[in-house]
Amino acid sequence: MVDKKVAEIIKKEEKRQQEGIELIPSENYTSLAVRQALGSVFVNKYSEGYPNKRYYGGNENVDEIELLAQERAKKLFNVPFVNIQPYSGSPANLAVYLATCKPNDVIMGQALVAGGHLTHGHHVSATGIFFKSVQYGLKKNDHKKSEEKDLFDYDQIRQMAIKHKPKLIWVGGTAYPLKFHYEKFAQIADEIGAYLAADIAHVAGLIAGGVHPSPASDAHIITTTTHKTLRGPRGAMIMVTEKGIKKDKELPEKINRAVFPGLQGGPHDNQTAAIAVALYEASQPSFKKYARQVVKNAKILAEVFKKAGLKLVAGGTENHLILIDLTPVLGPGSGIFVQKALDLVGLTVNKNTIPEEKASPFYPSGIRLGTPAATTRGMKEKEMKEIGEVINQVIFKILKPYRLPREKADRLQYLKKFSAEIKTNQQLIFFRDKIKKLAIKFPIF
Ligand code: DSN
Repeated sequence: MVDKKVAEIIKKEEKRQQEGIELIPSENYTSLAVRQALGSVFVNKYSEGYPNKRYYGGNENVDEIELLAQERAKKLFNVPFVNIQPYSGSPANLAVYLATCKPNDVIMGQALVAGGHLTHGHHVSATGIFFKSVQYGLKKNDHKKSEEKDLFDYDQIRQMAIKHKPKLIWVGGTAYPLKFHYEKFAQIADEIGAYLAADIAHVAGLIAGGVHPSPASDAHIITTTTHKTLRGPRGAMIMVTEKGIKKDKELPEKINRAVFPGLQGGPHDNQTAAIAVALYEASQPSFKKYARQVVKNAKILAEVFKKAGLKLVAGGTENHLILIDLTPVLGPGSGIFVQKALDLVGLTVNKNTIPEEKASPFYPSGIRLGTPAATTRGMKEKEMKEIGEVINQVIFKILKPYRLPREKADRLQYLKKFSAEIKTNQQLIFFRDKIKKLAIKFPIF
């Protein structure tokens, strides 16, 4: 590589990815074929518009690749229309607002603290600033039921919908460990005549692999990123279902206009090419096997945590992710300790809010972790048990003495001291070595 500085940083990142294990449930490892398409000559092109309707010349190959990606997406997700151009998930969701709502219209979505997403109407997001956002949460967890199969209170959501009459309702989240029952949201949306948009970003690969229900017959619109369980490049798609076209036959055109020229300029054609490759890969029988293993691995990991006495939101998982409520072991706001300690070990997870969060979004009381990336590397039951045991020991043995100070002013100082102490912790250094040995047995490149 000509640029030695950049080459050096890339090498360091390769090493980090190779020698650690990625457990953030929204991340994954793309295939070489996906990365080759992403680094292809399509990166050089401008192609504002849509296939056969472009504002620039020289787009015959771009048209072919975009049409191919569209065909593959439609077939994989069983929908009649797709827009493949959104740069990523948040712009895709914003395009849905632009296509279906006017500024200040009422919209409704799952609150971020309850496992939703910023773009489903959070007050700091454009979607909560330019629209009147009503947010629903999850059922109160009485902490006695060990297993819950559905954490949504549909009566409450229905009452909210009837009261506020949102024009658009979102279903789908980023930290919900159970299956989404799309038909129940559809009943509510249909009753009040709202659009129902399913954001399947987290579970798209599981839907494609047949291990999570599809919203295709319940939602009007489906959005997804392409880089999570779907294992493609960073990017997104917006789909319109048969039901969506029945509700509004202009919906596909409205979505197209919202993406371009409404929000974006030229599509990233190299990204489109890489999405086409990922969709091909996701349609292969081996991907079904992969999706099954992702869920199996998550269930195994959840069992290891439960056996050790950790409290899991919903008592376990039905998909690719697990949300650990650390409150009983390390107190409120303790996600940061686990994230930092596991970073040192080479296990990448993220601190996350839990339903009924008692601390704050910056110092949440949970950690979120999942199996899509580790499963791509070929890890199975044995490795999940090994990883789970390490996490248990870190939480129960090494982190036991630490508590987040109640006073905000004391926190930075305390965390500085904590970081310095764990850096030299011999047990963590031992676990780091153990995880590295495990990780390099499963190459990612
Ligand atoms: N950043 C994504 C996630 O981690 O779930 C959501 O946009």
